Amino acid sequence: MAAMAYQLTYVMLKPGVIQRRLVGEILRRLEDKGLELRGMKLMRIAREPAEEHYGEHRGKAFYDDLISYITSGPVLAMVIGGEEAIGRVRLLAGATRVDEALPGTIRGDFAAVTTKNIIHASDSPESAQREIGLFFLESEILEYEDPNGPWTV
Ligand code: 3AN
Repeated sequence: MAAMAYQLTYVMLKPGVIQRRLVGEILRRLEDKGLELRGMKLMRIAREPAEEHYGEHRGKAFYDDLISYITSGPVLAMVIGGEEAIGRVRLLAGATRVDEALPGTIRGDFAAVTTKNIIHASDSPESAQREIGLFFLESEILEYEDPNGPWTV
């Protein structure tokens, strides 16, 4: 097995999460897994960074709906840290398509429409670096002692 690595990942709770009052429920799942909050802000994404963020989907049938949705209201943008944080958050999030997202995952439990699938989580170290850079300044990513270290590492 490859050595584990501490990673940062970009996680974004989409507008419906704020409207449906699901923020606490989803943060609890990330905290329960021992992941660390390293940066967080509530923000309304302008069209341009939204298009940059979802650039790989330009031209697809769902692209316009996706951009409209993600810019329709505030999102909660986060930098989450932890051992293998990228893969672990993806597991907690569940499959992209709502009909494939298993019960017990965030999307499996709360998403009914794939375009509005609740949460974004980076899918690779390269995406994480690009997405964090798109939405966070370096000074907005905090480092601190985690007294729970022995339980999470
Ligand atoms: P993920 O967010 O799981 O990495 P991506 O990057 O393939 O998945 O898709 C980005 C976003 O585009 C998804 N979160 C979802 O909102 C939307 N999306 C992806 N595939 C579809 C699809 N087949 N139909 C509708 N929306 C989709």
